[in-house]
Amino acid sequence: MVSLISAILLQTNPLRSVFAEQEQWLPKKRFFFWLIVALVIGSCHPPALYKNCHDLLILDDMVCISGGFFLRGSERESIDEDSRHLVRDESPVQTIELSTFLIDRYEVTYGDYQKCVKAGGCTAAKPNYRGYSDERQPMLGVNWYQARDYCRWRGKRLPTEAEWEKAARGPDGELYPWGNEPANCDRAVIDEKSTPENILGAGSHKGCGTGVTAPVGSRPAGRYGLYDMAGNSWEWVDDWYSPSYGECGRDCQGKDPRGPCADLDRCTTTKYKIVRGGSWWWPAESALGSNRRPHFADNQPFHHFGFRCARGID
Ligand SMILES: [Ca+2]
Repeated sequence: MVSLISAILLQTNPLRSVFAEQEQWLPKKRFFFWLIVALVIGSCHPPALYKNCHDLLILDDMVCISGGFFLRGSERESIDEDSRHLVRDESPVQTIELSTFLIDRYEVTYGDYQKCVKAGGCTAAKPNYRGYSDERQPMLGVNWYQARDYCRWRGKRLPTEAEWEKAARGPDGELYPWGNEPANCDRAVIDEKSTPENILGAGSHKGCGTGVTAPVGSRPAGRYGLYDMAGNSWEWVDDWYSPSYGECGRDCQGKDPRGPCADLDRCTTTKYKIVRGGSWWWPAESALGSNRRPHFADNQPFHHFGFRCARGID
């Protein structure tokens, strides 16, 4: 009898129906709660790590290289018979992070530079010898300050050494702008040497036999659509020279490294700036994307060096 009454009370108790309803809804509430949390989190995009090249309006004279990591440096041995030693200024190999940046598609030409002189943005300069002053040949014979001033006149700047190297080698540290195949005159304007597979005739092979530089863009574009990153003219970069990346220390590490004495017109630790990429006068090894050549910033003693410009996008 008691159990019968209890059963009737339970069936008719209004509180029981409320609790039962809550128990029924509890899993659904949890589901909706977590759904809302997921939607809120999903709608909050984290800030982009790097500016996206596709979002930028870029004039045709520059290319955009997306931010990210790349392998800088090498631990190669020189292939020069007289100095078969570790090329220590390129070591150690390290992963370096760069922001997105723009870089000129071509070396700055003689014609480009003379326009700047005419407009009062650059001091006069010209190659020391005949045969290098065609409008479309790379500008030669400037010092580092003149190269910097030209880039400023264009609203740009010189590329950092790290930017230049990434532009030449890509993210994975390939040897040349076209990959790891050896440099020759089909790919770059250099002093091509005879090899067992390719016996060249007598006489000079500087400038691939012309003895001088070629008009910019005479060889196929390398990665990123850049021309003459290997050969034709050496190219000034922004950084002061350091004997190795290891000795450079923190100035050559971290994101967007700029080497020692960044932003200073004179550096107490060195008188050298850096040129990159080899030239018509030098053999394939000089055109390696990792190769660093130090030279006095004021270009004394005088050498025929050129350059290209770059620009950040902030
Ligand atoms: Ca070059």
